[in-house]
Amino acid sequence: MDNHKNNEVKQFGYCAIIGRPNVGKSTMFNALLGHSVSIVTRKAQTTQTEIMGVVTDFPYQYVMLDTPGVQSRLKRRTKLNRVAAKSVFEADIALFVVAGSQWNEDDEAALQVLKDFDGPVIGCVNKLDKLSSAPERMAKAIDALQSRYAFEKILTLSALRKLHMDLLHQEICDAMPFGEAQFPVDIVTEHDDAFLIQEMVRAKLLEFLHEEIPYDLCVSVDLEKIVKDVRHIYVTIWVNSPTQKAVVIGKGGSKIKQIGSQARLMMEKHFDYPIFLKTWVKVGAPSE
Ligand SMILES: Nc1nc2c(ncn2[C@@H]2O[C@H](COP(=O)(O)OP(=O)(O)OP(=O)(O)O)[C@@H](O)[C@H]2O)c(=O)[nH]1
Ligand SMILES: [Mg+2]
Repeated sequence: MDNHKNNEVKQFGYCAIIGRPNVGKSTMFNALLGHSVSIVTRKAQTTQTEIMGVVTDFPYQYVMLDTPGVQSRLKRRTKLNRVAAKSVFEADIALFVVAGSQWNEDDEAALQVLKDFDGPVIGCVNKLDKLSSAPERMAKAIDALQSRYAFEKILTLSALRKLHMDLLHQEICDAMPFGEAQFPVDIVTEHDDAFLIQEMVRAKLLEFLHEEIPYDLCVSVDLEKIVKDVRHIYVTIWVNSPTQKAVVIGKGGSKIKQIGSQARLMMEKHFDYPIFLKTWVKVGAPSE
């Protein structure tokens, strides 16, 4: 048998993940990718920009686009909504993600992003693990979707517990147009390490700080070098005021120490390499 034929991509395309904040889009993205590339926290508005990942499963290759959660216009974050709209524009298939049976105005706003999309849309009712003990709520969630859009298919799943993710993967594969691979078959993302490092620090800032710190807080990576087989990474966290700086640093430096050590553990796991992480907190913005 001609073995290399089995390692050929024959269908290639783009898949955008759309939904309101906190429904589990990034968790779903990571589960399909098999790697943790998009940050996940308990907080809404974690994803702030389009995140890309490449899934290769011969003869298919698809690029997944994770997007910031869409909110209704009243909440002002229209810039993030535009990111989602742009991703849909590029997509061959879209996943519309909801969680639970409560349909709200942000779900409605997210659905609006799909109004001019003419490709197939899979309705994904996520967090099945929370709903499975309440079948009537599950039925309600499915009804809510069915009555609002002509979905290609509606799937119930749990991105966190990896339930039915194989069905979703196959739906995406089947929707890919014929075409060759556009990315190397062994990569999972095109984002560079500096970007992934910034995102990991941002994840821990969101996790350990509360509402006093804005979610669009800026993180920059200043230096990376290898010293005696340890990767040294220097990061600056940019805040808007001395008050915010004090909050991020915490009493006697306790907060920043906790954030730094958790971010370092995440980096070591991701890069599979010993890491020394140094963090600074500064008032201002990084110079370009
Ligand atoms: N129980 C349960 N929790 C889930 C599931 N999927 C995601 N979550 C949790 O939901 C929270 C939000 O997940 P994210 O993946 O960050 O959600 P998101 O839609 O990307 O959120 P934004 O980036 O803010 O738009 C996290 O605490 C996840 O662990 C699931 O299947 N079941
Ligand atoms: Mg997200």
